[in-house]
Amino acid sequence: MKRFRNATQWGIYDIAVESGRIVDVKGIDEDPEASAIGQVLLDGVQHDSRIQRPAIRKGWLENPDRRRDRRGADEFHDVPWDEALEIAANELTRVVAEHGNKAIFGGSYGWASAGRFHHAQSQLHRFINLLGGCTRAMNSYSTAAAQVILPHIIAPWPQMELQQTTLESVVGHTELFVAFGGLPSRNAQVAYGGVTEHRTAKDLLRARLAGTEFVNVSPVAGDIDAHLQPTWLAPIPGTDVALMLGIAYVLETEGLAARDFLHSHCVGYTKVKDYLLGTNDGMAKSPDWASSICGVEAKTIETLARKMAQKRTFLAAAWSLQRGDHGEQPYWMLCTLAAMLGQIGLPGGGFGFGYSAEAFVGTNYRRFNWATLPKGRNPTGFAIPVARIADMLLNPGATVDYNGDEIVYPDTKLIYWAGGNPFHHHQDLNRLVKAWRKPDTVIVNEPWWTPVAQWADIVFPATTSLERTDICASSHDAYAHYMQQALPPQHDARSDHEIFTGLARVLGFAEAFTENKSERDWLRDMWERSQSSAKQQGFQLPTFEEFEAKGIYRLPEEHRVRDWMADFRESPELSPLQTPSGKLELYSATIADFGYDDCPGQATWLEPLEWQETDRQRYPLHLLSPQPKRRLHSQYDQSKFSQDGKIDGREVLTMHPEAAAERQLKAGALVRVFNERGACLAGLSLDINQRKDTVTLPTGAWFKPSTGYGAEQNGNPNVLTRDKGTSRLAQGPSAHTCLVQVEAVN
Ligand SMILES: Nc1nc2c(c(=O)[nH]1)N[C@H]1C(S)=C(S)[C@@H](COP(=O)(O)OP(=O)(O)OC[C@H]3O[C@@H](n4cnc5c(=O)[nH]c(N)nc54)[C@H](O)[C@@H]3O)O[C@H]1N2
Ligand SMILES: Nc1nc2c(c(=O)[nH]1)N[C@H]1C(S)=C(S)[C@@H](COP(=O)(O)OP(=O)(O)OC[C@H]3O[C@@H](n4cnc5c(=O)[nH]c(N)nc54)[C@H](O)[C@@H]3O)O[C@H]1N2
Ligand SMILES: [Mo]
Repeated sequence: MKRFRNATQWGIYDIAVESGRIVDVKGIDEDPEASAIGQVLLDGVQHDSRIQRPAIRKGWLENPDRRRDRRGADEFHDVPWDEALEIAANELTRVVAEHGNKAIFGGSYGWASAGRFHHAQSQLHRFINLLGGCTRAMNSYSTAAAQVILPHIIAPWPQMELQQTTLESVVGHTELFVAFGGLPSRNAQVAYGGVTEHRTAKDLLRARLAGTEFVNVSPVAGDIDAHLQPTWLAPIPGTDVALMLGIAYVLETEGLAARDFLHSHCVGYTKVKDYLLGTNDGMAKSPDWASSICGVEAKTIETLARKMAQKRTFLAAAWSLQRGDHGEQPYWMLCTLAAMLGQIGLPGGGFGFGYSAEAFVGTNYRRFNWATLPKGRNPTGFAIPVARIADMLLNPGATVDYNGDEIVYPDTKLIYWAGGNPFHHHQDLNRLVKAWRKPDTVIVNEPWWTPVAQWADIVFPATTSLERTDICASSHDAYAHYMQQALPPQHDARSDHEIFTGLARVLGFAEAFTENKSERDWLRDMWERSQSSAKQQGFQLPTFEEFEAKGIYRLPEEHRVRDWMADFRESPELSPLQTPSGKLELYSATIADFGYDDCPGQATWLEPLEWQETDRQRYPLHLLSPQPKRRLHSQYDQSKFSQDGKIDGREVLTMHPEAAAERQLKAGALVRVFNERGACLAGLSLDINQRKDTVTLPTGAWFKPSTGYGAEQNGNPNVLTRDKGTSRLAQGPSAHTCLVQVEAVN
């Protein structure tokens, strides 16, 4: 038996291999709370679902006139590597010659695997940039609305994400921690690019023991662990803005708003005040008004508002809040509320986003930019908002608003995907299925026969990170790890780098792509570039050989004791924000000038397109589709560890017992979840600790369309969600705005 150290996006593991099989996976000593998700590797990596050889879809190969017809419902031919590479390269050449580079969609969004060199999208982008570029995607499914609105009102997203208040500053300072969307511990298992120490739970517990009182504002009680003894307020999904406005109204009318701070550090409070008092629209945003929308009692809203003003209060919002219709608004309103409390920049006061969304959020490690694979420049310079992919495929030539611009959709002829699964991440999959049949050709690199591979024409079998050597290091982690190859490439798989090298060779730019460097040369090159940046920052990295021998490196500590907003608090003149006014923009003239009806110039309650007021009769239940506890998205859903969390092989829908009783449904039953967009099957679980009008179905079941019960078979919530941008400003995904009905399946 031999042990190898390798990295995943949910932690670093020591992996034991015996006779070519993985026999044991355990967390490393540096990780105080290794994630159980590591167990997916045991049978997942070498699972039967691996793609063994390059494969080309029969209909695409044999029926040139009707090559798109059977995409997603066809058989594949195994094809030798050389032949498959040549066919794919010729098709890329044809599309570029006949339609130009913008006709290739290389946006390829998704989480892929840990490892800086073998990062699938980086490899794809380097390759496609040398080919003359493509249509790319901008922003993320995670935080699109935040990424677009926050720079207008407070700060660029990367600054917000990496420099915001740390949990260290919460411990011992924050008296009241109000978490909209909670602090779900299951999500803090994961961090993009990898994570060494899982310490969110420990830090939150330290805060509790030091006296922090937590308030969980969420339709689901379990969104804050019970041992943190949270108070639970359960608004109707998608109504947080109304609730926050009710709180703001109390602060304003009871003289609790921090007038000095609002005057010295913010612009636009007069407009906020007019809106709160209903000066122009005749509607006071009183606790009664708020209560009628969000379902939280007016008295509770009043009490919370007063308490917030009395205590050192920290306001947090989960990323989920901005993944709904008008998802820009809750974030803007949270900033507004924090400004009214006037504690921004004080230890343990103010606001922040995504604590518990990923393991790194709120950590106070040194933020170091490790070198990446050079990707070059996209010569087309063209990108669409990431979640508008189906719109783009369906509506070539149409125009879409985005952040003050108008973007014209290209006519997509070829999709190249590596390291993401649109049949996991996109909303309204039945619509995506129609859109996905539009292009002439879909090429996918994948280790497994996941839905995106099944829906491709040309499939290249990719290795997993356990079959490669790499470096795991992130700007948000304190460590770097040398990832040891634990297994030989399985079957006929090749790394994404080798796949693109093969294509580049046929296309005549292999040398430009590889720079004649081997995998090891690239790792050394990246390490040496990181060494130079470290030197500039006044510390030294070990040599590449030393790093390789030791396997792990910890950055010198640089604990940030001051919150980034502390300087701004001290002097908005000397330390202005990067907004047009240098201040916190409670009203944004820039956004107001865009003239968007669905994103006005200040935080506003806007009815979601779809909520109980609109269609209570047919679809009385709000569907939330949170992140899954036993895996990352759709990755390793085929593994035993993920499948052990299912009911009869289907994802679990959780419902309040009374809602179940009304429908004569029992725990463990097979149910059909449906609305006008689609239907899926799920296994039923009951939980008294969530709203009666809300059901949850985690994401990640592999999309399996079928006619059985007229429903998707595995429990993929994205057959139900709506494919609509958050607003004309950000065009982010709005998965959490979704109504459904649930019925028994007999
Ligand atoms: N309804 C609903 N939908 C959502 C969300 C929600 O909350 N609700 N959340 C959204 C969010 S925040 C996100 S980030 C997205 C996530 O969506 P994705 O990131 O697209 O989902 P993953 O399942 O992580 O997809 C990664 C794919 O890459 C493959 N892969 C792994 N390693 C490699 C590799 O080395 N090479 C190659 N070529 N492929 C590899 C995996 O097999 C997998 O198919 O989902 C979004 N969708
Ligand atoms: N185990 C695991 N962890 C993960 C991931 C994973 O796949 N698996 N994915 C990672 C990724 S890519 C991301 S982006 C983050 C996502 O991090 P988040 O977006 O914060 O996570 P979600 O699980 O989508 O939602 C968090 C909670 O918000 C609540 N909620 C939903 N809608 C509303 C609402 O309108 N109002 C209120 N008040 N609450 C609401 C839900 O009950 C849900 O449990 O998680 C990361 N962590
Ligand atoms: Mo995400």
